[in-house]
Amino acid sequence: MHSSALTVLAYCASLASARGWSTIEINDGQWSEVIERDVCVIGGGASGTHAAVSLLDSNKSVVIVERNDHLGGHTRTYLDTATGIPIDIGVVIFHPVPVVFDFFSKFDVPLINMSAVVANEPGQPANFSLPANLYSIFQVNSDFRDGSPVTPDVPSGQAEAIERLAEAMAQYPYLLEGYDLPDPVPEDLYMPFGAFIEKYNATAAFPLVYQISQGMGDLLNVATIYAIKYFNLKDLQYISSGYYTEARGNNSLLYARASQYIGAENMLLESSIVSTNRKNTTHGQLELLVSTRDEGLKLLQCGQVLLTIPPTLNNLRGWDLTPEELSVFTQYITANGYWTGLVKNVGMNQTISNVNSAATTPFNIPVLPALYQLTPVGVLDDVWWAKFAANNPTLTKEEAKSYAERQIATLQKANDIPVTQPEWLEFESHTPFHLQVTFEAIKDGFFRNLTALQGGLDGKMFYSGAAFHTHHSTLLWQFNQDVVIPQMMGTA
Ligand SMILES: Cc1cc2nc3c(=O)[nH]c(=O)nc-3n(C[C@@H](O)[C@@H](O)[C@H](O)COP(=O)(O)OP(=O)(O)OC[C@H]3O[C@@H](n4cnc5c(N)ncnc54)[C@H](O)[C@@H]3O)c2cc1C
Ligand SMILES: *[C@@H]1O[C@H](CO)[C@@H](O)[C@H](O)[C@H]1NC(C)=O
Ligand SMILES: *[C@@H]1O[C@H](CO)[C@@H](O)[C@H](O)[C@H]1NC(C)=O
Ligand SMILES: *[C@@H]1O[C@H](CO)[C@@H](O)[C@H](O)[C@H]1NC(C)=O
Ligand SMILES: *[C@@H]1O[C@H](CO)[C@@H](O)[C@H](O)[C@H]1NC(C)=O
Ligand SMILES: *[C@@H]1O[C@H](CO)[C@@H](O)[C@H](O)[C@H]1NC(C)=O
Ligand SMILES: *[C@@H]1O[C@H](CO)[C@@H](O)[C@H](O)[C@H]1NC(C)=O
Ligand SMILES: *[C@@H]1O[C@H](CO)[C@@H](O)[C@H](O)[C@H]1NC(C)=O
Ligand SMILES: *[C@@H]1O[C@H](CO)[C@@H](O)[C@H](O)[C@H]1NC(C)=O
Repeated sequence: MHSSALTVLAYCASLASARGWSTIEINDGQWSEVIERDVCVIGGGASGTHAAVSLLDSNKSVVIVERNDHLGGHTRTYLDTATGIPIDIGVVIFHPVPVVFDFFSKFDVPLINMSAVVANEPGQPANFSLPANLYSIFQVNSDFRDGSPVTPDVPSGQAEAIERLAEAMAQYPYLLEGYDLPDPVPEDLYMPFGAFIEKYNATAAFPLVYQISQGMGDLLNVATIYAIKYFNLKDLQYISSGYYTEARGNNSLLYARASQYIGAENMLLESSIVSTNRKNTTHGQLELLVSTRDEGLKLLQCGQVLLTIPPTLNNLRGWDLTPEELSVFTQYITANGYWTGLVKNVGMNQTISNVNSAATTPFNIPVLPALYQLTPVGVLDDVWWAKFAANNPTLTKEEAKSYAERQIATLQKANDIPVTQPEWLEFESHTPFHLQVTFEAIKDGFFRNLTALQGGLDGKMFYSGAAFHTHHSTLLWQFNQDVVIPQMMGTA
């Protein structure tokens, strides 16, 4: 990857835009190829991949620009080469809804109903014909700061509280499809989630919500709109009746097959945008200058652009942002920190999932930054999932990793077993996760302004992805299908 070349280009881009020049003009003729497509999709994760496939199926020509060397975004599968066993360490679960069944079956990727299969009994060996995520184990809570055991308070009336939470959420059904909010924005949506569950006498549901809402940082203090979009009405519906996952526990297979379908000629991998010229172009097409892995610069000429990457200013360097885009994208004040890994040589009891809790915090939530849990995968000897989180995105990947190692040592000492040097098979940064604006901005119409960006630049600029909806594959595909693609096709 030409990272230094990229840095120089990004620098030139910012310098050029400061002077009112376009980097595209400066580089005129320097590109190795001009690629013309109906739609250029930026980011090949959950939303970008799904959208590209849908657009191809509507006979649109597409190209995806993706920073990584593969599609899939937060989907990550470790493959144990010795046994062929796959282990998902990113996205795991999907809802049993048509958009999911359609997308998987299009690529002949089998799904299973996670509630309908026979897993092992806790304490017994894993069922090797099932995905690793179905390994069933005992749970032991302790405080990972010192290894002391914690007995979490079990709230009474949990079932009733969940019902009340569902009723409260049901007032806002439109949250299942983007951020098309009424004016004025209901106060419920911008109060802290902790206040919301108190208002609706649903605090006893919080431990469940927290457990499912990994990556949401300080969940009691995030705006309710974020909390109830991430763990939403549909989750409440399917949590008991069954989520779905890839039959072997290899969700990456979906993206590998989708890549074949989209075609190498329609994907620019290890590539990123260095400059754009969208406002006043000769043929009315939007021009994007891309730095590619092997072939230097390429110029994309796009009938429409679908942006699916996190729209931070850092990610949008070199873009000729409109005043409307700028006023929206400058408002992200924070994000969460979230890292997941797979670690070997831990030596602890492999029938127990170690869950981080604290004796004196509300709902016994762990004190972050910290591992949420250290859980054996069951299907590989002495291999563990490590999920690490922070309330902000400031830790580096290396800092998060060494923090996690110190906590593993603390657990080993507390369990009277030798402190080992853990061996990381994977350690993935999912940071910055979940971009957020202030409660005030939500109240003052931030999401109305965000939604109003759709169809900007004379019906040529569109947006999808977590920032325009929520971090949830199923819901993002539904949003593409029901909202974004129809808008792009002019059939909304
Ligand atoms: C650990 C973890 C577990 C999860 N588990 C589940 C789950 O079980 N079920 C579920 O439904 N959801 C789950 N999620 C949420 C996940 O589905 C969403 O986060 C989803 O991936 C968001 O899709 P997206 O298209 O917005 O972004 P992404 O999938 O992140 O896609 C964005 C893509 O853009 C690329 N990119 C970023 N910046 C640039 C740039 N400047 N230039 C070019 N490319 C760029 C990225 O590499 C990425 O491929 C999980 C998330 C995490 C982190
Ligand atoms: C796409 O084109 C094919 C072949 O021309 C045609 O059969 C099909 O109906 C078209 N699909 C759509 C959605 O327009
Ligand atoms: C999944 O399995 C559970 C348990 O058998 C069942 O109740 C549920 O209906 C199944 N889901 C679907 C979509 O078939
Ligand atoms: C393991 O899972 C498979 C597939 O669901 C099932 O057929 C089998 O009965 C399970 N084995 C045991 C021992 O429960
Ligand atoms: C609040 O919830 C608790 C526990 O579920 C229940 O016992 C109590 O009656 C509820 N109070 C009101 C006012 O609904
Ligand atoms: C999982 O999918 C990947 C494609 O990403 C493939 O290379 C790998 O062989 C698959 N593994 C198994 C065990 O199915
Ligand atoms: C747009 O292009 C036209 C013709 O090329 C030019 O005259 C005009 O100044 C341009 N407008 C802006 C805002 O750059
Ligand atoms: C592992 O933990 C289980 C559950 O507490 C216990 O029954 C078992 O004896 C433990 N195994 C070892 C080797 O300590
Ligand atoms: C949304 O846009 C309106 C109109 O431009 C503006 O008055 C308002 O301040 C904006 N709100 C936010 C939070 O940006």
